[in-house]
Amino acid sequence: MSVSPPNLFQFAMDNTNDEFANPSDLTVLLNAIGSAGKFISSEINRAALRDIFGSAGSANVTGDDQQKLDVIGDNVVAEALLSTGLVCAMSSEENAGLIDCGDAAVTGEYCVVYDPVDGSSNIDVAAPIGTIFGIYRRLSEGVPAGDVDILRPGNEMLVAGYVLYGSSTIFCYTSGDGVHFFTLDPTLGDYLITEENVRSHGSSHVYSANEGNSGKWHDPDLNWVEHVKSEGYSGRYIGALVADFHRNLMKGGIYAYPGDKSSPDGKLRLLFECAPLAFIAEQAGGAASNGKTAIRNIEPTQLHHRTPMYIGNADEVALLEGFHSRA
Ligand code: AHM
Ligand code: MG
Repeated sequence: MSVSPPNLFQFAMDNTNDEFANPSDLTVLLNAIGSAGKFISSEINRAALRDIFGSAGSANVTGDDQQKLDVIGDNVVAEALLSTGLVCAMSSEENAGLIDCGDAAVTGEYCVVYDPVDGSSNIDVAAPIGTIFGIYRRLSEGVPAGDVDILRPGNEMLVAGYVLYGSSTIFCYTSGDGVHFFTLDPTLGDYLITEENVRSHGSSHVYSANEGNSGKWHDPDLNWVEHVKSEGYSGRYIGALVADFHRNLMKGGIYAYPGDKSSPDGKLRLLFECAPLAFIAEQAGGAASNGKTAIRNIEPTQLHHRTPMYIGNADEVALLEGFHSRA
């Protein structure tokens, strides 16, 4: 009889570190997000059957049309985290301000930033989407946690991860000691480890960018994209950051979402999308930059702070930065 590989719960228990208030906290937090991920995965698989495709008829704080699954996912992740009693502050892409954490706002030790359903324009076409999260240890003491606990650069993050809802459901996380992949076994309802200490794939001459926007790009990005095309790079763009990032992590490549003439800060959110993935990229030996500065060193000035981002293989990010430094 074969023995099952470790599940997320066992692995996190065995791989906690002294950055956490209690040894079990990492397990409890990852388990909460993993449970939310199972629920979202099951909702996605049955979305057409349950009439939860399409728009919720509302817009989020940055004006994006909210999909029904954005709203469902946001509530599911928040409720799962609140149920731990460990979270004092939460902020998500779908909320203008901090999410109310009740009594735990004073007693909880951790702050969580998340994007519940990233790439939501993919929902209606059954293409991959993802959940992204980052966890900080609180700074304030004895008062309800506030912006000071959340508005922090990615280099202060304790844990970052994502759940990719693709042809299989993958849970990925780092707590500063390597990057680990778990795959949801739907028959067991459990995430089982499938890759420990993932390393960023070497350069494979792949770039992922919405080149349809290039008419608005600035010269460094135009020069870079002409260069990589002249070198014979392939383009691969799914339009869901988690999926593009995951593919490039495994197969090699760079994802680019530049600032442009109409959106100088690009589209992506520093706290909910960029900083967590930057932590994972660096832990795997890759890199993430806004063209000049490492993403993890950028101080957010507001919850919905946006930034250009280039992320993936370290050599490819350095090549891109060269075009920006010569500008
Ligand atoms: P979202 O959080 O509203 O889904 O926006 C983020 C998504 C990323 O997942 C993806 O890479 C990008 O937006 C795609 O944008 P575009 O359609 O402009 O190429
Ligand atoms: Mg998003």
